[in-house]
Amino acid sequence: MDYEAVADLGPDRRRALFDRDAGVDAVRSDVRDIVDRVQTEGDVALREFASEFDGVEVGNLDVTDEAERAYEEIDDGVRDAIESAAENIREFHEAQLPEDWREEFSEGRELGRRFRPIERVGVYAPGGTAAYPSSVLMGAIPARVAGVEQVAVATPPAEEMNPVTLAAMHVADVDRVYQIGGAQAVAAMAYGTETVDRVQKVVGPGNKWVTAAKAEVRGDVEIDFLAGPSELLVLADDTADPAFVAADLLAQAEHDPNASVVAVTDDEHTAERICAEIDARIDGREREATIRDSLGNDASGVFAARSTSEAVAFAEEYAAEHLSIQADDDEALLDRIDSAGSAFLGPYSPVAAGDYATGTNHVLPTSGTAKVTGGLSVDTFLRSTTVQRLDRDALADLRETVTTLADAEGLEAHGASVDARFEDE
Ligand code: HSO
Ligand code: ZN
Repeated sequence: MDYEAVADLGPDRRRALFDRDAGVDAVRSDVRDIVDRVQTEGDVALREFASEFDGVEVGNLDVTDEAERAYEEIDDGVRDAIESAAENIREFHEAQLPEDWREEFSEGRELGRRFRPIERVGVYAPGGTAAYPSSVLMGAIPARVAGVEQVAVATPPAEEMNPVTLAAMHVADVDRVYQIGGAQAVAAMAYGTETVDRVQKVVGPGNKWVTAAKAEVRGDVEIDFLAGPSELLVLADDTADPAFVAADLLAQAEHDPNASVVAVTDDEHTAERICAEIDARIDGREREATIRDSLGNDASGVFAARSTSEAVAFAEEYAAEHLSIQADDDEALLDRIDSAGSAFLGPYSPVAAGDYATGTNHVLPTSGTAKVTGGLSVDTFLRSTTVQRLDRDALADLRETVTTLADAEGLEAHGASVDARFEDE
C-alpha cells in the first residue's frame, strides 16, 4: 500500500473522503415497498421477508423466552465477558444521568429542567456477516439506565439464533426480543404488527437497508441518526507505533467493504511505515477479503501532511466516527479537533477496546454527522420539560416586555392574559 500526500488530493478523492454518505439512496425505493408491506400486512409480511431475505422460515417472531436459556447455556468465559462489558457500559451511562434542577434566576422567577424517559424504545442489533451482541448492550443498556419502560430489540432471524446475541439481551435486561432483520424490523417497530409493539423511538446501527428504513419512518417515529459503514481516522506523529496504527485500521476495515479507514500523519516516514505494517498484517486474516476491499475503497488511505496543522484540518474535515490520536501531545491535538464521535487517546486505547469494553458507546455518528451530533447516550432516551414559576411581583416585572412583544406580533389576547392578573389594581 502507498501513502498519498494530502496536498496532492484531487477533488474526486477529496469528495470520496470528506462527503462520505451512508449509501442509502440506491435502496430507498425498495425500502419504501418493504415498509409499506409491513404496514399493511403485518406479521405475514415479516415472515415472507424472513424467508426471502434471510432464508429462514420463522416460527415465533417473538423469541424473548430464548434469551435467558441462551444466557445459562453459553460458555462461562463468554458470559463473563458480556457481564463485564455490560458493567462498564452501565457505569459510564449512569454517570451521564442528568439531575432535574430549579433555580431562581431573579427574585420570584424560578426556572428549571426536568427529565423523563421515553416509554417505549426499539433497538436494532445487526446480524449479517458478523453477529453483534455488543450492539445489543450498546443500545439497550443506556435505554434501561435512562429508565425506559419497554425496551425491545430486533435482530435478524436465523435457523439457530446466535446464543451470544441472545445472552446479551438477557444481560441488558431487554423486555422483548424479536427475530426480525433489515428494513422490515425498523418498519415493524415503527408501526407495530400483531406481534410487535409499536415503539416511540428506533435506534441502533445497521446496513444500508436498515438505515434507509430509518430515513423512511423518520417523522412517524423518532430515530437516533442515520449511521453508515464504520469509520476510523488515526492521527499519528513520528512517536506513533506504526504497528498499532495499522492494527487499528485493519480492525475497523473488517466490518464492511465500504468501511472508511484513514491514517493521517505529519511525518512522511511514519506514513511509509504505517503502509508497510498494513501490508505485513493483512495476509491470512479471517476477514481478509473485506479488509482488502475496505482499504482499497476511495474513502480509505494513508496520508502524509506537510504540517501538523494540515493533518489537523484533514481530521476536522473528515469528522470521524472514531478518532484515534497516537501522538506525543494527544490532548493538545484533541483540543484542536471539534468533530469526532469518539476519541481514543494514546497508544493503549485501541478502538476495539471501545467497541466492546471501555464503557463508552459504540453506536456513533458516521458520514460526517459528527459535525452536528454525538453518539448514543442516556440523553438519546430522555425527553426534557422546562419548568417555570413566577410570583406576582416577578410577573409584574415581565408585564411590559410581554405586552409590548404581544402587541408587536398582533396577538392582543396574549398581552391580555398577563394584564388579567392585575385587573384589581
Ligand atoms: N466499530 C463498530 C462497532 C463494533 N465493533 C461492534 C465490533 N463490534 C462501530 O462503531
Ligand atoms: Zn468495530
